[in-house]
Amino acid sequence: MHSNRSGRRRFLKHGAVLAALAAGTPDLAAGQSEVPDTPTPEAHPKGVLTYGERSRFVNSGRGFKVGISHMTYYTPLQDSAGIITPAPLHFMQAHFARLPEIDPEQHRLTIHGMVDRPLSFSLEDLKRLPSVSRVHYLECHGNSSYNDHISPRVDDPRVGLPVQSIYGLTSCSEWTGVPLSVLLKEVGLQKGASWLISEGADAEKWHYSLPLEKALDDVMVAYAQNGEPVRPEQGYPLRLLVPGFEAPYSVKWLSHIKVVDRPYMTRDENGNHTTVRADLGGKSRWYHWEMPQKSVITRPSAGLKLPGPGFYEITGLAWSGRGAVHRVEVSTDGGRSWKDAKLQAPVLRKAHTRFTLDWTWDGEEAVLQSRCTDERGEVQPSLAELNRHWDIISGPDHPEKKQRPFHVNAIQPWRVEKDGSVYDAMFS
Ligand SMILES: Nc1nc2c(c(=O)[nH]1)N[C@H]1C(S)=C(S)[C@@H](COP(=O)(O)O)O[C@H]1N2
Ligand SMILES: [Mo]
Repeated sequence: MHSNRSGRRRFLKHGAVLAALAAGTPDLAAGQSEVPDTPTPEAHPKGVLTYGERSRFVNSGRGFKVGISHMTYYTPLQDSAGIITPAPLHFMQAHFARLPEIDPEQHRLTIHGMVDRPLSFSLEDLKRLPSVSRVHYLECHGNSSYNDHISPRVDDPRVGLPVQSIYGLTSCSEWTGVPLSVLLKEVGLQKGASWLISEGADAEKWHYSLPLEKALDDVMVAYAQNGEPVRPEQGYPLRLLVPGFEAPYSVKWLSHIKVVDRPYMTRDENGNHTTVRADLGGKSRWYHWEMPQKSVITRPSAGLKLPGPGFYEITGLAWSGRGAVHRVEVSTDGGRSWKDAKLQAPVLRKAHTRFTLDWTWDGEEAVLQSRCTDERGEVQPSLAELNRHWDIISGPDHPEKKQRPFHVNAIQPWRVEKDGSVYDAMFS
């Protein structure tokens, strides 16, 4: 090995350099093509890769549903590893059917309303300010809902396997940007300011009310995602990132923040993001922003097939909008007994946390499920506990109460049948 390599080096030195010099031009690349086992950009079928591609043998992708007024892409959680979602696989939800294309040189973020000095920031202005990088998940609060079309409980050919279809509206990235508190200090808050209305530059001008207390805590105006500019689907060039809150607060293509003294109950908030409660005489539950403790086993999960009895690592993701995951328990016998799963480092606040448990499958029917406890001691509920809590009755016997519940964080059982096929066992 060693002598070979130094032999090649000697060849390069004497062959390529001398040949190049002899030709009158120091063209080292041309000389290198004489060495057959040295890869060169030209040897790559697609030429020079200024932006890398994955192996052609890897084809995991987002599934999607596109309507006239919405676009939804789902993260393939069954193929996920670690806690970071590659940006091209981040879930995506937009309430219109075309992505805005924003020229970063023209784009401005304007902060106005109850402030001393209304200001407009360009992307370059923002990049000059003190930045933070933090790993946070986003989750649509309709994720893993039921009684609806958003989270089908079967494998949907457009979307993918059930864990992708049901749970694929959550993803986790490292976000970089300027703390919103820094920008609010620049503009100067006036007395009585208590809420912000943030608005996007998309065709629909998505806008959402955000309590000032949260804005001054850990909200950031993000311009980067996993080390590169925020993706167009995620709000290029700027998005609000509101850790732990329902993802609709994280306004994409962010263009305006108006400082006000009350929530505005905007169309986007009340249109399809409220839960009507029978026990409150039909009133809605609004501004229920924090996402709850939750977990799901991603492998094995419905749609996958175990090749036979023997050893498997059970793996999945857990998260909580309130902070860090403290514990994940896994049951392989339908909830009769539970074992503590291993939490893989890093375990970060308001971020996906990877858990694993070693398991030897004996070839008999088994029901696998996980249960998360967060730093506040909140334990993931069963479906029955969840329905009782929110006064939701699921099933065909009660059509009058049937509704699309939000913030669904019920324990998810997957049934492994004797032939190794895995199914969703939430309702059967
Ligand atoms: N400007 C704008 N921001 C938006 C939306 C939108 O349609 N327009 N959708 C919201 C909703 S409902 C969700 S779930 C999240 C999804 O974020 P993502 O697409 O980056 O995953 O963006 C939120 N921010
Ligand atoms: Mo959403």
